Amino acid sequence: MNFRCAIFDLDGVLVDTAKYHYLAWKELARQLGFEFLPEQNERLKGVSRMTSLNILLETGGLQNRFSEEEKERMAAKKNARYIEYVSQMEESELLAGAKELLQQLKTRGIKTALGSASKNAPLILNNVGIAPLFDVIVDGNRISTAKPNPEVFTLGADMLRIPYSSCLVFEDSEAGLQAAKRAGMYAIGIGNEKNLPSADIVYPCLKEFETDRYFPVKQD
Ligand code: B16
Ligand code: MG
Repeated sequence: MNFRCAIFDLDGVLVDTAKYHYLAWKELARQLGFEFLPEQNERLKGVSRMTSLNILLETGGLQNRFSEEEKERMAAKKNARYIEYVSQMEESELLAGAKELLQQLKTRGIKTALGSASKNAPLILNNVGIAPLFDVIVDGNRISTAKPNPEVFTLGADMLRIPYSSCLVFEDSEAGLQAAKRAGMYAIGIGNEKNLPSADIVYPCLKEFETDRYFPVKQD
């Protein structure tokens, strides 16, 4: 195996922002009169902001109660609260092995891309100090379709002019892994094998990833 490009999901792979999404959604749920539980938050991982809101309303039995304008206002309110949390993030919140792997890939001449559904990705990457380690950043502001549609990954590869078969994707969500496979890319699952059936292989975290196996050091 000899790949030319590594594409990273953000939440759940490089940082744990799911906990801040959860706190912000939980506050909105309280204002709407119901409790939002941690296990219900699992369904929001990897999906877009408006899809997350629809799932939240469904768990509270409030689906089809609000107009699109009202939902836009609720999503904006949740996002303002989420931004308050992620604005406080710093390098110590990077997940184990994330920065080391990105640096190692750069020294090996491998292109790096972000492929995240989050519209807040640039703010988070800047706060945790890894924005300069990416050649291209594809986030929720640049795409029109959500995972499992492969657009978030194919756009990055197209910008770098690298064939999809030479790209390797790191993802913690099943929808994201399906997106990688649909693009014809190699899919590395990060997390628990039983939740990630579409992965080509699963590692518990980036620290356990076997860099030499996929990105061997070139001999002169
Ligand atoms: P925002 P990822 C995703 O990030 C999160 O996993 C998901 O929970 C969130 O709803 C989505 O970003 C949109 O985030 O509201 O900040 O635009 O896993 O694709 O990096
Ligand atoms: Mg994710």
